[in-house]
Amino acid sequence: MQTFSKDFIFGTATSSYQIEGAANEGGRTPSIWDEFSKTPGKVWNGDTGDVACDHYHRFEEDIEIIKALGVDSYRFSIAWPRIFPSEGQYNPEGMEFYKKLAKKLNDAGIKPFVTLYHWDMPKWAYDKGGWVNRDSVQWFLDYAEKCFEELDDLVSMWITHNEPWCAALLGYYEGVHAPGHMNLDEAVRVSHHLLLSHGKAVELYKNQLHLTKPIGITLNLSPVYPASERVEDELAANNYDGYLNRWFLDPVFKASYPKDMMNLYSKQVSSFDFIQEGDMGTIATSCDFFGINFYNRALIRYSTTSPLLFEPAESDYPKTGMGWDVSPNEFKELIRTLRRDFTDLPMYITENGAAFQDVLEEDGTVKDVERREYMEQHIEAIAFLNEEGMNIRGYYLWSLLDNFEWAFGYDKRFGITYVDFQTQKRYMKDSAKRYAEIVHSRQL
Ligand code: PNW
Repeated sequence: MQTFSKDFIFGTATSSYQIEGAANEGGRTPSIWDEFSKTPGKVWNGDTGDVACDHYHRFEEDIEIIKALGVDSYRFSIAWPRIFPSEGQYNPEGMEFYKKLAKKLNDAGIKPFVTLYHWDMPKWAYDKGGWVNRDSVQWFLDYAEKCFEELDDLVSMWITHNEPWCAALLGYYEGVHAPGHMNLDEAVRVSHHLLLSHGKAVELYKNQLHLTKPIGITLNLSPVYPASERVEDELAANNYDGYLNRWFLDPVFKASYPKDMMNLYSKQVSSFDFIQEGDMGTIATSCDFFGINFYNRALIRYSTTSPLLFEPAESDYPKTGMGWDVSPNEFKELIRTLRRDFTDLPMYITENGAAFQDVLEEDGTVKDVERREYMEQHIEAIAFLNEEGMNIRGYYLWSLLDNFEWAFGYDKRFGITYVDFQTQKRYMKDSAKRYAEIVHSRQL
């Protein structure tokens, strides 16, 4: 049997655009995801976040679910276009929503863990060049400063950015996330400006505002394995590791971009002149913790037809509903690698979870055995890792609710709570009930 200490943080997570809805209320203006989801052909079934889980109106009911889970903490994100609906225009009404939410959480003894950027850049900022424009760093800082000033009292920990790889590479290179560009030159610039805005926000928080809550960044990481021992596959796996993991890990922890990737990218990126004097030191500004979102390992093989020479390979692992390998052992390897090669910081698993096809039974139950097993396997892995001294301080299950799963719309359900999107009724799935048991007993 595995046990967790009293101060280990169990939590659950969501993000603003995926759950809030109320897209035109409280002074909010559109974000790049409103635009993208309304562009035909971009999101499954033409789904949008206009209503989503209607959390903006139902947050009190949702806090009751969080209470029923008994978790220590809840991770959510702030919608930037609620706070700055246009350039330089602070909107107190938008901030009020997050104050109410954070207050109610605190009243219930649940620690708010707040992400500033979970991908919903205001459209006004995009119209001025978005993250490709270096001015975006300042726009983000203005937004971050308001959040820090208004909310710090009510927040227990801060995350600057969630998964900059998705925002930069899925948004500007692969074209599957907002704003749907396919341009490596832009994507690499965007990644730099995201990272720079992270470093500057941490400096602002600590050195100028003298605030003291823990602050850090969350990366999505997958340990990468070659499909065979062929040198070509090993090369491809190394490139994919550079593309997904090291392009973000190296700047944050080593103040430099990986040389092999600079080389690979230089064939398609006209210049690296966007890296200015002092930037790398700023990006590597020390944080208080490191956030990791883990879903799956990656199995990669060589490809002559893809520009960066890698592609996913077929694997015989059990899969989630996203087609992602269930890989708790590789999760352990990832954490050991991070400890050995990158950082001594306390770690938080800020997301982990799985989509599966769920069936809502007539009695209101959802018997999501696979999701329960996925969750148990990863929580158990954390217990083993901590026995080895890996210092993982918390675990946030993705997600509290079924929600808008980006390009997959409402087709993929990651929730431990089932949402009937017709009626907005919520039903705790079996995985949620099991999670509540684990959280309560601190054992599995
Ligand atoms: C993360 N990929 O997104 C996000 O932080 C969540 O908002 C999201 O709902 C969750 O994981 C589940 O997908 C990702 O294509 C989206 O590799 C796509 C990828 C990875 C993470």
